[in-house]
Amino acid sequence: MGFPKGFYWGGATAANQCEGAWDTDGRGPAVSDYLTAGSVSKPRCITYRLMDGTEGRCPQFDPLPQGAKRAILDDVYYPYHEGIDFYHHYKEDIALFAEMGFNMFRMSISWSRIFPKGNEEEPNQAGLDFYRSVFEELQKYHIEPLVTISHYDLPVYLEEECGGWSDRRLIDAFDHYTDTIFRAYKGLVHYWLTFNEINCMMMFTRFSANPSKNEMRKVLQSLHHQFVASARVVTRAHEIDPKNIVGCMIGGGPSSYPLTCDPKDVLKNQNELQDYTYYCSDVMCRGRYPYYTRRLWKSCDFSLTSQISDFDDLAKGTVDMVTFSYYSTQCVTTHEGSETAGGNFAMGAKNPYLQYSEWGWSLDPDGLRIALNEYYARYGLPLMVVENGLGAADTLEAGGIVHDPYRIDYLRQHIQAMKDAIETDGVDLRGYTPWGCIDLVSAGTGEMKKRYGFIYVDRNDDGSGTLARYRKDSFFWYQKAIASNGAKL
Ligand code: BGP
Repeated sequence: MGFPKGFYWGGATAANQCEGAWDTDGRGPAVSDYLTAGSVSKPRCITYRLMDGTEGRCPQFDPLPQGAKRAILDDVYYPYHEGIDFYHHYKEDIALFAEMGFNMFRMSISWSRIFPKGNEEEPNQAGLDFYRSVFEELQKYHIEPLVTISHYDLPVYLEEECGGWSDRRLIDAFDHYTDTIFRAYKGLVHYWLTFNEINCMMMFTRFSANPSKNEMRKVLQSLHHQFVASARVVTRAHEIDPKNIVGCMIGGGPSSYPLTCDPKDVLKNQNELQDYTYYCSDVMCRGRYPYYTRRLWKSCDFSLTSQISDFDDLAKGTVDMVTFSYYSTQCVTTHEGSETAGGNFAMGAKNPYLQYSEWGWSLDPDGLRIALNEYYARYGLPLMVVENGLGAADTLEAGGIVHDPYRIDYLRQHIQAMKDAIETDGVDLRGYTPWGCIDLVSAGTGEMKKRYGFIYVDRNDDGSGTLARYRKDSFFWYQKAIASNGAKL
């Protein structure tokens, strides 16, 4: 009973948020390299230059001004450029993961390290060598890599010169990139995720200053290209190595509630779950568009541009497992005047039954059990929780000590929820990789201060700090939890 034998315990990171070395060894620039720092109240911006040389910045979810190109500006601090310098610290970091007892480590490959522009014929050997060394280091400790192929860091050339994912040519570029890495790392990597939080592209339209039907249409077309690209990759992965297991990665569980029992709230919540969560997982798990697609497409007057072969690709390339990130839940309502949840990426009405973090995210372990049940009931596929955790400000005390009981509480409750989902409900959950197992730059705010790690990294919001690593209290707690396979929490 409890967690099954062979359960994967680990942690998760993403290349752009931790590697640094953004222009080292032939790496090309990615869209995320142009993001400034922000905070819970100040959005991160993209810096750009216009044809006439005018420089500016615009909030990351707004469209760039006409004719603007992303540009690195003098005197602007870009937190991803150095990250936590995992690029030069990976041996030390992996040794710490091994000390905690990890048997899985989720990381991503930076596409522009392998193909600096994204679509060259020949890969950048130095980029391939870097990840090979990381995988070999993990293998030394019997840690299975779980590799996200694309985690919010599209090569900027593909975005600006090819039009990003709304352009069909990206399917072939992605195909070539994945074919290259599948062949290069055959035998070293068996677990792959195609697009991080693929559904978030839709959610992000809601953070734009003036969300428009046009933006939504562009997203729906882009998603189609990603669905086809992902499906082809699943097929390709299996051909290259039958041991490869490929999952979809969905942002958030089915994690919103109707604020009241007013049927109008329930209906609205159902529609939102369909549009913002299930739309992507349904296509990727079932290999076809779901019935409510008609309603969604009609709501923004969208008509799909596709090729007939796309639908064969979708049908053939369904994923082997469902993975998702889970931090918090939201409430949906049709009633005006309800209190809203503030914070980075937080949406909807405030839930009166829940506590909220300093960054405005609700704390809801029961929601994780609900999400696990919902996904498992819907698809019957193995599940992994590949992001979860509490972003909090920590204090490094004399002697390199960090007391983080709030993080331990959060994790204990969420692990207990997973245990209940397995033991009591019968869900087939295979792994858990909490987010930012080592402190890294926050995606939402660009801060270092919003920390998730078991390992503290001495780096501050202004880029100062020694980059030294320290074990937090949660490090020792998680070590025991893993050693007991989740029995001692
Ligand atoms: C997810 C992303 C991660 C990660 C996490 C925490 O949406 O996949 O990249 O950063 O959220 O978010 P934040 O960094 O804003 O706290």
